[in-house]
Amino acid sequence: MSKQLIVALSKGRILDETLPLLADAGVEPLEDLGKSRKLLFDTNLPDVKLVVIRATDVPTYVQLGAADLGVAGKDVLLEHGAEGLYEPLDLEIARCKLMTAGVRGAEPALARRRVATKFVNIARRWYAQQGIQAEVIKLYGAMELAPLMNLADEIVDIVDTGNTLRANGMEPGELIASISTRLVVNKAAMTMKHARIKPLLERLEQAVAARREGVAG
Ligand code: PRT
Ligand code: MG
Repeated sequence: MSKQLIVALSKGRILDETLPLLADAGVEPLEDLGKSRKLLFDTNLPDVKLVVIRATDVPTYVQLGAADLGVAGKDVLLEHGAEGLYEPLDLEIARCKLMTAGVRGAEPALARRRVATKFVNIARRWYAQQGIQAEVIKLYGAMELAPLMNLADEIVDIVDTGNTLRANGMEPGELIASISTRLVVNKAAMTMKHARIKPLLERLEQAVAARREGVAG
């Protein structure tokens, strides 16, 4: 294993909240990630590099050891599965809820419910736990459209303010999980590179705590 630390970051909304936390922990990219088409970035620390990839690819990179650490939403981690990963730190950013949702005022389908979602593993598991028969339909986006188009009876999706649901004539149903962004670490790297990872983890932990106190105070 090389001495370098590769950190895989989720692009999109999580990235904007991750970079200030990383900076507080003493890790800063040498160029503006937003302005570049590059995917691999040097940082102020010669042995730490950042890769910026799709959120859903982060657990794969870290699990297979292509990255030592990663930053990903709990929704993505639940959907991917936690094999080969440690999840030592809740970064407490990009908070939201994973929920079922349906057309406003509609009765839940009694027989086999058609559920549209990009979180097919989470949905299958959750409906099975509830003892509800569900046919889970994989979509890659715009889940809110599915019930309106009669593709599904309900959806499983991320809800924050609820505005997206409301704008589409839908309402939230059951809470499946409260979501925030987590730091994940490759299991082998945690052992082999412990001396390098531990101080970084500690600084991130302090950065998260400082923010929490800042928010409270
Ligand atoms: O591009 P992709 O389809 O993957 O997702 P995206 O562009 O909606 O989100 P992205 O990639 O920028 O970030 C996704 C990650 O951010 C998720 O994995 C969550 O962990 C976290 N997160 C936090 C959210 C939200 N809040 C959120 N509000 N991810 C998505 N949303 C979307 C949601 O899908 C829905 O369309 O925002 C809409 C709901 O927001 P409200 O405020 O209208 O309820
Ligand atoms: Mg996106």
